[in-house]
Amino acid sequence: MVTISSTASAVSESPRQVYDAIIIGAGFSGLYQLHKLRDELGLDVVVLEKGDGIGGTWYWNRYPGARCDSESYYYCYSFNKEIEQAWSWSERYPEHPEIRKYLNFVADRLELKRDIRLGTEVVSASFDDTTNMWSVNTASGQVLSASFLITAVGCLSSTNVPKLPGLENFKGQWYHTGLWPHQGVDLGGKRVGQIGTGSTGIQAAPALAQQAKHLTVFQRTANYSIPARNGPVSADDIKHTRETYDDIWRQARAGTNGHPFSMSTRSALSVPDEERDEIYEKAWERGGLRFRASFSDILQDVKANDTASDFIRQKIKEVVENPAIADMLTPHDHGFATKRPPIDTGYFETFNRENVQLVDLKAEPIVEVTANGIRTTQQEYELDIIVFATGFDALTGALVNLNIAGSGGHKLKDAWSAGPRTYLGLQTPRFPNLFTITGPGSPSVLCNMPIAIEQHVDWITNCIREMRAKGLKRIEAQSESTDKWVDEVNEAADATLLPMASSSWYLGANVPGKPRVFMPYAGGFARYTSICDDVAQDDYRGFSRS
Ligand code: N01
Repeated sequence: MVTISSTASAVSESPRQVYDAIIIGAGFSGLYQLHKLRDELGLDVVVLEKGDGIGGTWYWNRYPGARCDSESYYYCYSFNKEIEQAWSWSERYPEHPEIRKYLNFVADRLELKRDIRLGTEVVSASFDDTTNMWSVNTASGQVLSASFLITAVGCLSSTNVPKLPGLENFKGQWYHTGLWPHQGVDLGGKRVGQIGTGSTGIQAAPALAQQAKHLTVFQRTANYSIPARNGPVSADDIKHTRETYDDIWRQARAGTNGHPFSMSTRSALSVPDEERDEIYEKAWERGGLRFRASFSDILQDVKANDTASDFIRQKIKEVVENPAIADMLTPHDHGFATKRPPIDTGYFETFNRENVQLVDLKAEPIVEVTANGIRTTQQEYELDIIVFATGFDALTGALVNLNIAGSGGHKLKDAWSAGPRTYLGLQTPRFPNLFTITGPGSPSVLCNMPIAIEQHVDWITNCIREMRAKGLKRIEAQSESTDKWVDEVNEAADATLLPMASSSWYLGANVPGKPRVFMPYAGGFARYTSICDDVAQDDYRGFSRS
């Protein structure tokens, strides 16, 4: 690392620091990217991390019930045999502290922490066309520069707190699940109101109901959920997993969603009703996201989807004792898995508890937050604590908030004003040498994230390696290739039922005013990987390099 004094008056006190690459974020993606660029290419790299610890998503999301929805044995890195064989998970779905422990274990093994600056928030970044360098400003006034800027900020890290009138008058406390206090929140004896019933709300409600005196769940859109069937991982399971990891990763990379299980090849409509119900029943008992792999066309054919949706609707009816509440909890406005399917531990059962109440915001919308709680069009609900499980400005929010200005001062915010425009989710025209790990336009959130992250980091690393070998200084996505890719992302989404869920955050629908554009690439992980590989082999087709 070279350190030179800055002559700019605004930063006269700060050293100016020059690197080969700056990575923003120290979660799964930032850690692996640091390892690859530093330890494989020998580059001078720094990671800037806003939090006071590593972990990214898992550093911030500490709400009661927070755990991973992918199974632990494959929600981890695959790139290092020693790490893979040395680590063991305790539960089928790891809780947030265990995932942080894992990421710290990896970071310590690979000695990553010495190149991570914690508590360092990036507030803006700009590209200099004359030097082909990025300049990055931090909240504390540091200015760093690098040839390459790589964002590893996560897809779900910019929290969405709805602007409810009167929130400032509330006399109790309020929290967003994605910024949960690290010391925890004492819910004992408290009346808690939870807004939101997405994956987070569905994980949180059972835990909140157990801890609080009373829980009121404010539901805008009823959701499907499959039981997680969490439990301890046995010594035999660990042994078997360690012995079969090569196959596990091969299968994960060959599939649609980066999970090591394959989608059934049978149509839901090709089997008699009784047999279909048996298959769903087995999948329900087994639990987890694998339910959606029961048939090949659950996300392709409305009638096939109806069979899965109806099965879950029936389960809700069986589990929830009060028929009126069961009815309120039953989704009718979208098909199963057209929004990200949650998995749960006792979610629907929670509404059988005496200390839990459900409010249907479609029937009685929120009017305001009062000093004492939440007032809907029908009544005031008195609360001590409000929990916003209201999701994120997904996929684009965290990137736009970095205030990035590319070639000629062009702002990312403007480039994406009508929705994100990327080439392969990796680059945006007029933002040379900027790579976005799991950016919009890549499979990202439709995948098991560590697998998607590794593929992106490997591609970016190979790209930089090749540029350095050829003495190239600048790479930029071409506008025409980007237009074509945006069309391909739309076509891939339109070949599925995913765009039909009008309240989905995949479409940006949860954030008022956000353009309605289907953001992740839905053509499948294996297909996406082969496109990226082909582009690289074809002399980085669609990118301009000099
Ligand atoms: O967010 P969401 P999330 N008034 O956007 C409601 C990942 N994840 O944090 O559907 C009232 O899905 C909103 O209602 P509606 C996973 O990828 C992973 O739950 O827009 N309600 C919805 O019910 C997941 O999909 C894991 O009508 C309002 C809820 O808030 C993603 O994170 C665990 C509202 C938001 O649901 C996001 O899930 C948890 C308003 N103004 C999450 N605004 C693991 O794997 C929003 N809502 C660990």
